[in-house]
Amino acid sequence: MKVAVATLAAVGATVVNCAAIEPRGNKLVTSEGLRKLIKLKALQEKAHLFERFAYDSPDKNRVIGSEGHQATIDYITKTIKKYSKYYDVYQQPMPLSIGLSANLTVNEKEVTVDAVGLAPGGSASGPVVAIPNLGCEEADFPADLSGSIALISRGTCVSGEKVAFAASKGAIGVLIYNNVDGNLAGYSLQRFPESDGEYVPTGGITQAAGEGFVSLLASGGSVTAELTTSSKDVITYNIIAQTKGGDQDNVIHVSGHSDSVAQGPGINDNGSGSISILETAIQLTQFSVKNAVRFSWWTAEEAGLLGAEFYVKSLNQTEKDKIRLLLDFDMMASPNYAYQIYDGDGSAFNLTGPAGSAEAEAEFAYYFDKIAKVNHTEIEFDGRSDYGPFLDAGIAAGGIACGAEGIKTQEEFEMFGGAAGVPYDVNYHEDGDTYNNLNFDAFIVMAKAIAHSTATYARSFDSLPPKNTTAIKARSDANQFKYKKSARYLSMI
Ligand SMILES: *[C@@H]1O[C@H](CO)[C@@H](O)[C@H](O)[C@H]1NC(C)=O
Ligand SMILES: *[C@@H]1O[C@H](CO)[C@@H](O)[C@H](O)[C@H]1NC(C)=O
Ligand SMILES: *[C@@H]1O[C@H](CO)[C@@H](O)[C@H](O)[C@H]1NC(C)=O
Ligand SMILES: *[C@@H]1O[C@H](CO)[C@@H](O)[C@H](O)[C@H]1NC(C)=O
Ligand SMILES: *[C@@H]1O[C@H](CO)[C@@H](O)[C@H](O)[C@H]1NC(C)=O
Ligand SMILES: CC(=O)N[C@H]1CO[C@H](CO)[C@@H](O)[C@@H]1O
Repeated sequence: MKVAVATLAAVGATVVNCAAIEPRGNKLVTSEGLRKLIKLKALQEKAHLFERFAYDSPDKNRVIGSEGHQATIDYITKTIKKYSKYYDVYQQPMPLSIGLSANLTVNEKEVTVDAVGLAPGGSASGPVVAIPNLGCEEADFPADLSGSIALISRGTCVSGEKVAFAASKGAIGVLIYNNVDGNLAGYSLQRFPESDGEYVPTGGITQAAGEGFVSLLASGGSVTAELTTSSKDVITYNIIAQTKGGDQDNVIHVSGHSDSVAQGPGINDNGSGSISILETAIQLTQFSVKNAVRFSWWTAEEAGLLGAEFYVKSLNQTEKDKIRLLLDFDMMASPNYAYQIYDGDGSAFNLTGPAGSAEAEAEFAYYFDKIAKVNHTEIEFDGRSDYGPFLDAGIAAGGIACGAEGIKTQEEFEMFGGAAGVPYDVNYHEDGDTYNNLNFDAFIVMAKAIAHSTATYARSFDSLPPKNTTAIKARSDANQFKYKKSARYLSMI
């Protein structure tokens, strides 16, 4: 299908309820049946469309709160609503404050700054105080920061914790400086405020600027700043579709995220996940299911897994217990791919998930070994994507990915081809994450893996440990602590 411009224009408008498409069959879904219906062409068409959503928007991305992201949400909702005889579809609204613009002068010189999401807009003017040790502990902060602007490095804990500590000591503003090259456009405090008024206006500056002020202060110089930020309250949406058929108390939950970073269209990260899930959801309507299947497209993943966290928090224990397994899909078509399975049994990284996570890993291994007949590796089960909040709530999880900024090893080169010593995705979080960034060999193998796992669990949960709600408890504190300190998790916050 060629995507006509007229279609695209309609997509940007409010969701219309198209004539419902009749479900086609009563045949119980099988892995083979569903996999056969997943076609590369359909995935490619949707990837093109997502790219258009980005490039037709003023900011050329699909970042949270942007036109490109809203067009993505509208398109997914509209598409799945065509199957409203098969799915109950709803959008879960989530209020969010995004950074709009910011201005900063330090010692009366203008400094480049970005407004940070989730922090309130406002002005702060006063002496700058450098906070040692990254500001992840209350002890890093002087007892009294009244009237000051705290200067804190990004890293090790979510920036929301740092800003909350600073504000509790009386700081009227915060400057977060990057811990890697580049500006902090599109950055967020990565955590919802825990109480109203917990945060103060926050600007993001470069590492060079931040370190420059730190050394000026260390050498006894005085640093005063004037920071003005503005923010915009937006409502963004998780999209949730659940089969009307199947056991509604035993749900297989299949998810990905709908937003991108500010730097580019995000077609691999993670358009590829949303697209594969959407295509699986469309093709599933040709079959019946024994267990209910729930598909979700999370919002604001890049701002700190906020959409998934908001969703999990909205569920009471009864509702949580209905989710037998959460599968999360991201980065499905990395150009220099490896087939990676989350290490749910802890065999590779000694970090396990709730009961059922090990079995999910084994199911994906079975698919790669016996069906796709390709090699696979494991990646740390570190909560670095939208399944993190589910693990925290004691819900079994699993998933696969093709790799982000990590470097392909020689051994992986022998297993998967591509190039050793090069990132899996050189365009990860860059403007080059476009349609042309996708590896189609990987895309189809991964999309069929989604179809396989969806069909398998839609038929039966027999391969999972029996449901035992008394055994469901939050991931152990020790495990939570460990994954929150893991290298992959830390590179995200
Ligand atoms: C920052 O300055 C620009 C240019 O003067 C202005 O358009 C913008 O509104 C200012 N933002 C804030 C938050 O003051
Ligand atoms: C849990 O939430 C569901 C859905 O909102 C609701 O129908 C149900 O009554 C709630 N159960 C309890 C025990 O609160
Ligand atoms: C795995 O983790 C547990 C608890 O976190 C620890 O006691 C154990 O020594 C670890 N095992 C290995 C092989 O690292
Ligand atoms: C799997 O990896 C091995 C090297 O570990 C390689 O020899 C083999 O060709 C790979 N198999 C496939 C199907 O790529
Ligand atoms: C459920 O889990 C609890 C706690 O792990 C255990 O004591 C109990 O025996 C389990 N019940 C069943 C039916 O497996
Ligand atoms: C941060 C981001 O870009 N979103 C996710 C895309 O997928 C990869 C691989 O699963 C995750 O690591 C990212 O968090």
